[in-house]
Amino acid sequence: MLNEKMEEAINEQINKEMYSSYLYLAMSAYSSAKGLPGFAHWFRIQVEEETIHAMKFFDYLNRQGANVKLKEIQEPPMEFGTPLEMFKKTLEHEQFITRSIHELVDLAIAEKDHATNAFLQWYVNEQIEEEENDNDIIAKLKLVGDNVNSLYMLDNELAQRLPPQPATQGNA
Ligand code: OFO
Repeated sequence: MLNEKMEEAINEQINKEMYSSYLYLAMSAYSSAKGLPGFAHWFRIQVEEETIHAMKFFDYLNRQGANVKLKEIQEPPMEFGTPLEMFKKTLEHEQFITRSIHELVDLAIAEKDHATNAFLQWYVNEQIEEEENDNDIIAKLKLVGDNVNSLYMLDNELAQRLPPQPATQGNA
């Protein structure tokens, strides 16, 4: 049983996760167009991750007998600059999502909603990993600099990213 405030906030978060998915799909397309198939692949996998994030919230609302309200998804940009600029934008977006998850936790605590607080801890941990992944790639891109051979090697490395584990209901 969720109260209305919590239900509304989780519906907003579903929209943010779907936007994340859309944003990374745009980055994947942009990377393909720039001749970086490994980067394109990395972002395609990220799209799958974000869909899982959205679906876990979706499943949670259903399991709690709450109402799902799907909202319009904002159009993402289609230009992202250099690979380094693109990953800096990715990190900024993830930091925004981290703040949003932390606000949900704050709300769950304020509303004494222990079930939702426990459920949200998966996302708190997931966001550490999300930011860590981006920081790692940013550090590598700084080392790469203007070296085209190194960028080619990094593109090959990003092409190795494995897909996420299939989500089980409410427990990916
Ligand atoms: Fe990338 O963590 Fe969800 O949005």
